Amino acid sequence: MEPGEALRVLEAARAGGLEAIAAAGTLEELEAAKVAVLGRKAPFTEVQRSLGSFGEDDRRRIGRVANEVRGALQAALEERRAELARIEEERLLRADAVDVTLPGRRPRSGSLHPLTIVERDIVEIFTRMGYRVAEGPEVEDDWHNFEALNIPPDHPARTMKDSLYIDVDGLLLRTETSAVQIRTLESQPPPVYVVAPGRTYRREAVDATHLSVFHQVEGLAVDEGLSFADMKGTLEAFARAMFGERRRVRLNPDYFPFVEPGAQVAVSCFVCDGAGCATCGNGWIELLGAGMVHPRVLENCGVDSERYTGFAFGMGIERVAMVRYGVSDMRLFVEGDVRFLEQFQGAA
Ligand code: 2NM
Repeated sequence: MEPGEALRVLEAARAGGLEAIAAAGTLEELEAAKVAVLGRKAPFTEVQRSLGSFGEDDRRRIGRVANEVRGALQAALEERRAELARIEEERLLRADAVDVTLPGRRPRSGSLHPLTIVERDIVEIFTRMGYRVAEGPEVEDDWHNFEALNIPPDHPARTMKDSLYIDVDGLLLRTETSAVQIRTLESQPPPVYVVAPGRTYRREAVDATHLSVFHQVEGLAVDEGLSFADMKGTLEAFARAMFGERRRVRLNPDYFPFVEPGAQVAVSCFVCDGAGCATCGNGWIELLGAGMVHPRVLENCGVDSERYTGFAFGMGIERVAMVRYGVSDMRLFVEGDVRFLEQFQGAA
């Protein structure tokens, strides 16, 4: 190669190289441009390889120009590489961008079942008064479900017609959670203050006001010196916490084998405040049964009935929920219709 040609090739390599580098649109294209411009087969490299064939003066002159050209090309490569990297970074950021001003997609959320809401509220009112929660088996024996509760052998509740017996002799599905109270009283000495929430079973035709599987909260207080007045005060405190501070309670005589005396408990209507309306009829809503624990029940559990007295009460959770939410058919609680259930979103 002539020295003059070598210089032309170098200038062409500089001009063409800078153009190729500027034209590279991606990092891959830039890598290809680098090979074409400075690689083993590039015109620039051929000139460099031929430097040894020139005389000393030409070699120095051409070598200096070659160094310049290489420097210029390398600088251009580096500059373009940085620019392409920045462009790629920006593209990625734009692709990943989230528009935080878009309205969110709210996930469908479930809600507590109305019976769960009511059960929790009832239980919480009593735990705040110092009661503990007791639980027990749903399959009970005759002793805890009937005998200890002073329910005599010939009582109709004991018949196949009213209770759900299982195929094991002497066992049945508990007909009330009182069985749990008996177990509690048998296992710990007074003072005892417990509430027993849970599922209960009766052999009953299902209609708007009856379910064969339903729920109760029963309460039991056994201590020295507990009186009927303590019972009434406790139930009044419950009624006010549950249905508002203006509530009053009314006790009418009633009979349950496990208490004496026993009472039907009504709460003044929270809708009409006792004047009479569609919810209550005559101003009173009958919600609970209650009474002073029969001394025989205490003795059955090994409690000295001369030293201790107690009161107990029980209520159906379905009944309380119907009154509170204005539900006219108990079956709605077990049918699982979402149109019914979703109305309780945010109720607890
Ligand atoms: C009621 C009404 C009256 C009751 C009695 C007992 C026990 F186990 F202590 F004897 N627990 N619950 C009771 C008393 C339940 O429900 C209408």
